Amino acid sequence: MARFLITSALPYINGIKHLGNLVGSQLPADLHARYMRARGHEVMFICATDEHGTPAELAAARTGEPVADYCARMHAVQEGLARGFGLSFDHFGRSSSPQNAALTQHLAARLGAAGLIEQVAEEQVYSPADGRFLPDRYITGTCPACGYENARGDQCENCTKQLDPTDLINPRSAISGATNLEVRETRHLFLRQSALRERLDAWIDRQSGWPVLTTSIAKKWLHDGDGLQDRGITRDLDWGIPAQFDGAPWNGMEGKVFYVWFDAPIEYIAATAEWAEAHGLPDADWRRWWRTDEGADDVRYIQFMGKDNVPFHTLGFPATLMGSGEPWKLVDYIKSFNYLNYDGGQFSTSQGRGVFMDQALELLPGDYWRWWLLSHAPESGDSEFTWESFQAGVNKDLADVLGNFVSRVTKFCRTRFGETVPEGAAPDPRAQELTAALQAGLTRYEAAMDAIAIRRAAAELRALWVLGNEYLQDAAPWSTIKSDPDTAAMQIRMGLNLIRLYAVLSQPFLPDAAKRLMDALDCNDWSWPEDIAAALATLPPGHAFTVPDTLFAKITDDQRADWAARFAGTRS
Ligand code: B3M
Ligand code: ZN
Repeated sequence: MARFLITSALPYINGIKHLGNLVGSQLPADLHARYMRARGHEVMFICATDEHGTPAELAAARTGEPVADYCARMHAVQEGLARGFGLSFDHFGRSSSPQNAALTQHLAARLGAAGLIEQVAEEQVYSPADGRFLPDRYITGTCPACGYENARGDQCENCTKQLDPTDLINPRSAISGATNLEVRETRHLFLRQSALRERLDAWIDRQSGWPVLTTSIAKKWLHDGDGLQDRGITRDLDWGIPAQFDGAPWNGMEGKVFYVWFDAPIEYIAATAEWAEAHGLPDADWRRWWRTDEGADDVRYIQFMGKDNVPFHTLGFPATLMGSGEPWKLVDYIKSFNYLNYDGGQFSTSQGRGVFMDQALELLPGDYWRWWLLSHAPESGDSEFTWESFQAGVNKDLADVLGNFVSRVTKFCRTRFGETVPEGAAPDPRAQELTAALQAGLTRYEAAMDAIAIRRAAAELRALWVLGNEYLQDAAPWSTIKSDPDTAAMQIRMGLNLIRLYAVLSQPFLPDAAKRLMDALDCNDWSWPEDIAAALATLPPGHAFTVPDTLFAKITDDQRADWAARFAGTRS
């Protein structure tokens, strides 16, 4: 048994996430967490809402709520949606927690003591019309790198380039739209990332087997110099963690807060502290995940995120932890994702384009989406959601393959043997062949899951379902029963045990369906199979079950057309 720390990039608080966000972080992280738990490992799976910075202030301004109220409300909304998608966080924290404030201020103080923070007078965009500075997303304009017209002051969402507000062409205030902007001087804390460049470079070189997407982005920032410019870690904003420590304002930093990207990754740690507090556990219980001097040296730490978040996780956050001089656990593996597109364009939060998590759950339960999204995860390049592809994935994989197998086996058994596992003969050569094929397929499935090769894992899981269907077709218990009822009974006994096996193996992808299958089988033995032959003898003859309701309903052409039309525009 090993220990796995798994974090998903923290969804911003400023609204409901779309399916592209979901498949780029929280969902694959959940798949991995569920799989590792199923394999008997100790897992700590952490996520949280990212609540500071201009996105939160802007969103709260739109709804007219105080920003703290807005964040509390939206945190609850996001938590409910996470539950609807079966996301099995050990803790879903909030970056506005007292734990994060304390830890962020502590780390900043350590960085300061190590000489890695300096105070810099810099030019920032000031809007006389708004009566304030316009950091980050308070300003939009044209990206100097790619020409995208709605680039934000902190990063271009089109080309992922990190920006400063003063870089934008034709800048305008995101609050008032004002374009009469001026540049004024203000003082800020800067993290001297450049001083850590060699250590970061060497650390990245030591990581083996990282996805090319991850290392290429990290190396690009490192060697183009771009990402390793010293970066401001404070802002002229009200909402955030005060840029102070031990109650004393950092000299000259009164009224300023830390930059959201400085405190957000620290929340991975703080959320684990929140977890301990929520369970009434001592600090040692969270520290053993994060402090290499307190037990975390045998933890494997895996992060999940979209490619636009990679620079902050390969450079910014490690710089904070390394620079602190304290033995914090650094990430061991970063699984990053390309983008999921929507029907010929991009999913877009700002434009309300695509399907959002709340809307998806209004149409169908979480498992339907989980299956399609994971089996089309944008791993090697961008991928695209279309309603045709979604319909095909649900109907062909879930309904025709897995659902059909379950329904045929259980219904046939009920009709011919009643709702108990029949006794029957010992496995014949055909059943042994199936067992061997399943064993080989299981090895391939595990290899893909271990490697976090998500599409490949989905294909291998589906291949296991197909083996069952082929066996059933080939063994044809409905005709065998006429001449050889004992063999037919064995075939159905195998089939019922296969349903349990499928529930166990599919659970990381389809947690609700797996639970429904186990409930119908009146079985609570979720043990991961080592030996398939033994696993297929779990439900003994005489064990009672009930025929489950239809596992997955097919999506009709009418539904598909209706949904495609409904989600063709943008949401207001
Ligand atoms: N909230 C950005 C995003 O949702 C950001 C991730 C933070 S991870 C520490 O894309
Ligand atoms: Zn750009």
